[in-house]
Amino acid sequence: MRANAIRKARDQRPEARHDPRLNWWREAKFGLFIHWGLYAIPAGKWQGEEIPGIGEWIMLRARIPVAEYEQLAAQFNPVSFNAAEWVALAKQAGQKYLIITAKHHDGFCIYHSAATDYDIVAATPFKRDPLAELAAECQKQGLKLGFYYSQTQDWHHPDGDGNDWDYDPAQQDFAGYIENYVKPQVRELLTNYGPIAIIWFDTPKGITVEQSQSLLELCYQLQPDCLVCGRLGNTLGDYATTNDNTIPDGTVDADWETPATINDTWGFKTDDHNWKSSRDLIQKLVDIVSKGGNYLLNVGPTAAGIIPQPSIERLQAMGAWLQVNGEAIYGTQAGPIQGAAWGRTTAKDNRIYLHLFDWPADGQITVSGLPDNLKQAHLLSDPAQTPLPLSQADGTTTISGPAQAPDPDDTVIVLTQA
Ligand code: FHN
Repeated sequence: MRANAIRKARDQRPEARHDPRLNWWREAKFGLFIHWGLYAIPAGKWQGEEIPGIGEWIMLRARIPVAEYEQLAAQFNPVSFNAAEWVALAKQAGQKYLIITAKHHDGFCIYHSAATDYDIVAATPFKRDPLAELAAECQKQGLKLGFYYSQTQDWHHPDGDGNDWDYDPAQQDFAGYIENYVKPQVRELLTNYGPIAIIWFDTPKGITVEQSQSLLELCYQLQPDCLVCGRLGNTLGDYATTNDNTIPDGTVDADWETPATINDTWGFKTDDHNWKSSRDLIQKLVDIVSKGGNYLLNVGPTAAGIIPQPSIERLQAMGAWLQVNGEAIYGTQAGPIQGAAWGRTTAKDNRIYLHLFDWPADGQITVSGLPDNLKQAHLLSDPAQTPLPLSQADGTTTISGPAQAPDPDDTVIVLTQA
């Protein structure tokens, strides 16, 4: 189950398994991912043609020369960007951390970098630094902030990995790129924006153990509390990262996170309308948390700086559900019953939470495999905590609930152990 969800190189560094620096993250469970860059301008189309695949890969998929792609910067003017609104949305959704692309594979920096002119302040009419504005808002509204940084692929930099249509890979100095470009940029990101909770590296590809190790050390030296995700590579990250949109079949003996999309793309694409339903997203969150993981759910704002309305609506629906049921998510651990057809379980202290995705028609809930010392059952949505009739015999627990599902997406029953 681990093998198909978490690649070895992206697994957790074994010594990090019980590191208390991760405690806030272990409790947080739910974060907002933001993919935002120049690719939001073509939004999936190049020279009138639909380019298949995820939006932020358009430069590679359409093999757009650097000289052409970089001209997008002159058009990038996201006047509707409002850091306060983005942070407020994450808070409303019940997300506890926010991770935004500082530099994706296309090499464009969405922050003010002294290492290049290919950044939002130097190369666009916008001239503002969204990461500075988000950092200030995260401080103000009390949200942890992390930066995504593509450490290996950089299709703009002559020595970065991945662009074989402008550059000859045999001539590239990847080691020099890491030393003289990646490290100074990581230094900027961990120096100029206050406390950074996570650096989210990605697509480690051929990065060496020494290179991953030295990046890890640089992060720790600059901000000892900053977590480094598993896509640093070489099994050196603080926590494991699954493949995109992949949920393990069961529990995993690691701290792990699933990065995932609400539609199919990460970066904005005009014609991607394949939105997952709120019900599906709530159940995915519960599924992940029931197995001990975190859910990092993505939005792809437009070139104007607007988060698509379908994403907003779904995040708000998740937040509304969490408002009532957050106790069964935040700070919980993997539940005692795995793989049940009726739903999922999570646990905290002396409580077990049954998450019923499909409510039985007669309201009679029958579960096997629970501990036999249960003393009370009640609906988490019931502030009065009115006990539901509960009986246990021969390893089977029966709870009598209302005939109608109190929540069509996931009704949570709290079981208290003696
Ligand atoms: O190539 C990237 C992709 O564009 C996106 O950033 C995702 C997010 O997890 N990571 C890579 C693919 O796994």
